[in-house]
Amino acid sequence: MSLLHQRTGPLTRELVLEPAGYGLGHLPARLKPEATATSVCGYCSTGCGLTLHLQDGRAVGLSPTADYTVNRGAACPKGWEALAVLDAPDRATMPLLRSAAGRLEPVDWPTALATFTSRFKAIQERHGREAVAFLSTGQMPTEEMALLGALAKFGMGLRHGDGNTRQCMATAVVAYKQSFGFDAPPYTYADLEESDCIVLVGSNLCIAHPILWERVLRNPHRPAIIVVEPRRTETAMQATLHLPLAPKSDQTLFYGLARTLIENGWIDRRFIDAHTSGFPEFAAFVAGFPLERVAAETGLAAETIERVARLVHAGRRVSFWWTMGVNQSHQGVRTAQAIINLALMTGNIGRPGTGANSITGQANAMGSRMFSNTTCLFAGRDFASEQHRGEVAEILHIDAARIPDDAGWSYSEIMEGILRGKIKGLWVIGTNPAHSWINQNQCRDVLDRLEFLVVQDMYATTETAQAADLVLPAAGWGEKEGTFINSERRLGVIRKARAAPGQALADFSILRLIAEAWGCGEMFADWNSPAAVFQILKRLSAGQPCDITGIEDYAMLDRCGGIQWPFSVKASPFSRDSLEERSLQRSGDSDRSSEIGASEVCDAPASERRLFADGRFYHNDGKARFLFEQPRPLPEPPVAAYPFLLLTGRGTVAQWHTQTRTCKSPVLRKLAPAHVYVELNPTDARALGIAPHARVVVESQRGRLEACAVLTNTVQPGQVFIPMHYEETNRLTDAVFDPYSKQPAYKACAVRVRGV
Ligand SMILES: Nc1nc2c(c(=O)[nH]1)N[C@H]1C(S)=C(S)[C@@H](COP(=O)(O)OP(=O)(O)OC[C@H]3O[C@@H](n4cnc5c(=O)[nH]c(N)nc54)[C@H](O)[C@@H]3O)O[C@H]1N2
Ligand SMILES: Nc1nc2c(c(=O)[nH]1)N[C@H]1C(S)=C(S)[C@@H](COP(=O)(O)OP(=O)(O)OC[C@H]3O[C@@H](n4cnc5c(=O)[nH]c(N)nc54)[C@H](O)[C@@H]3O)O[C@H]1N2
Ligand code: SF4
Ligand SMILES: [Mo]
Repeated sequence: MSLLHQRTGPLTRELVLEPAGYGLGHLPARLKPEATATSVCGYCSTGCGLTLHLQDGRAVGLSPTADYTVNRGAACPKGWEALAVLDAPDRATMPLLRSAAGRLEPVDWPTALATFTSRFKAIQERHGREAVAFLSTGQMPTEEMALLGALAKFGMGLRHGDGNTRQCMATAVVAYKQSFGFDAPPYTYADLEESDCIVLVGSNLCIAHPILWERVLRNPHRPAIIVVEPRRTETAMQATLHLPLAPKSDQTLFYGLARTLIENGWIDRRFIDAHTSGFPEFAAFVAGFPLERVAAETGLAAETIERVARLVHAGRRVSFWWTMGVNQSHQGVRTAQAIINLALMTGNIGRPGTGANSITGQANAMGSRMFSNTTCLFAGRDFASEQHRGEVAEILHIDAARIPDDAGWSYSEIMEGILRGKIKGLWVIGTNPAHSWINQNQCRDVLDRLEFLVVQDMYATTETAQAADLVLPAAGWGEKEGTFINSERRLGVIRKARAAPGQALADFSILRLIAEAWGCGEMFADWNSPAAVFQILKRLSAGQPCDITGIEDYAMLDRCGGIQWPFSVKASPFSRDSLEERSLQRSGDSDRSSEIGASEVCDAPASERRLFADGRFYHNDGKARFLFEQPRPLPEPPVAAYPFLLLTGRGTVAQWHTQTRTCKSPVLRKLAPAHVYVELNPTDARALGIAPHARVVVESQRGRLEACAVLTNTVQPGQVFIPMHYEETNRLTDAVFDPYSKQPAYKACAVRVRGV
């Protein structure tokens, strides 16, 4: 069974997934399914539609949905294998409690709930309510996130709770909020097809978002593709122009580009004057970035930088896209804003094929950004605002005094809080910090200090579950329902088409049981099903930039192939005010179907919508801001004792993060190396006497690992790359954070390499 085949496109060659040969044809006749249901994939933020094939209501197979706008019949191997990983033998099927002998032993739900409540309450009584915190995820439905956020913060009185989205999207959130006045990725995926110049920064689309790369391949405009990336990744290999810049020199590069564009008059004065503030100051600031300086700091030739400026100028529709190569940096926010500034100064925003576009990571990272009640109060509100707290209290019929007046600690501050003895109890839901958090030596020590650690996960074998005092068995994707929001702000529905194994329960049900056991069940009387919570979220969103009041229910989402926020009741096809919806696209020069126009007369919103068509941003003055700052040096530059710079990230399309899910599929296991490897430039290997596939030790100041050496020119001399999917990787990384977003800088620390 071959899942992959090579396709030659007009632009390039890329791995594309072949639906044929895997799916229905292979099912024995007696299993021929009777019905289908459409669900959104539960891995990456692309949000592909997957059609579940049902037999007696149970999913027995799946295939990518042919008429879903996002993926149009394509899926990557993770999507194809989404059902296979549900049957793994290490699924958590019973609550597990650590016994006096130190082993995790099965207990029944009433015991688990009573223990959860009594242990956490005892900690709160002894050390204060803030001594219990939670860490959550971008991988469960919005309705579950919302219930968790409300239960923990309003019901249980926890002050500190954060998500794994801190590891991932926090930088983009802060950058957008400061620049645009709201956390609002402006684009729609059609922009990938409508650009004539696509700039990808620190984004390995071919591996991390392969179906978005598919959308690039469908672009008929023969776009220039510029890839800004230290490694010669699968994506960089397909580029028109690859800029292998020195790691973390992006900010300097973009300031240099801005200066070059200004010097040549290649800017959009009309747009800048009408829709932005701070440009004169920005122009004066970037004058300090002449090409010689930028070339020296980035390692790129001055002519290359000029060529990029010419390509950006020549483009009528230029789109800028970034992912973790930007976000996971000690200066991620200012780097993201350096990208946003380029889009603003060239007027490349609000039109088809343009934008300063952060691509999210997890299936529901966007849901967590809007509705998890962690860093922002529901629907993009501010915990610190009395008015906002009042609004939420009124909508939820709760006492405003129950709403904390700040967002509480970030992930790193929670970890530090444990170290300082301020936090004694931790509830981890749908994330695996004992593998994925930066600097594992410290992380393991931190987790060991807890008096009580609860892990709520699908699998009992995750590194974090193994350290838990109590494991709560959770249903996964395919076993429950709710909605996800993808990178382009599209809400889509996930369907329950399997029973969870044993006594595992949907997180939604677990949270409801906890509310009852805690004694605050009454507060959540209305929150009795995901569909009911969806209606509550609509009310919370009313009038906010992420307004979804025009979406009736899950059936409407299904009918429309997902709907992007905003979609207010005013813009709904069922109302006449839709023309006034300011954020909907008016699509000035669109030559294809991504126009809102049609939606006002037919029964569905346009399938592709972008923000800022009217040039109005969310700050009070309606303007976007130019924000900038002097670049700062690498926190841990290579030195004689640690001469290499370590980069980390995604390894293959078949591996997902800490591999708790993907390594359970025999197909996916075959598509990825089983053990940790390090990519090393052949020149460096020769100097160190390291042969191909030799065992090597990689060490940082914090830890060491043994790996297989893969010699390849994809990494530059002086740099090495290790995928994040192996437990060992974060033994090496350095706990450094962006000062504004508190996001970990996973992608640069000093290491040494030697043969064993
Ligand atoms: N197969 C697969 N797909 C995934 C995931 C997965 O685990 N597996 N995870 C999902 C999630 S949650 C996320 S967040 C996304 C991540 O998606 P991406 O961000 O595309 O993936 P990464 O490999 O983490 O990082 C991208 C690139 O940043 C480069 N980089 C490192 N330092 C710098 C720098 O200083 N400047 C620049 N310009 N580039 C730099 C790295 O070399 C790397 O190739 O992927 C999503 N999709
Ligand atoms: N060195 C290095 N480290 C990194 C990164 C990097 O690039 N380099 N990237 C970072 C990024 S961007 C991310 S997003 C993080 C990801 O880090 P994690 O969140 O720790 O990784 P996952 O393996 O996705 O963990 C999700 C967990 O949730 C469980 N799960 C899945 N679905 C459900 C559900 O519905 N309910 C419950 N209760 N549990 C569920 C899974 O079994 C799994 O244990 O890693 C970060 N760590
Ligand atoms: S590209 Fe992402 S959303 Fe699409 S099938 Fe693959 S993992 Fe799922
Ligand atoms: Mo992520």
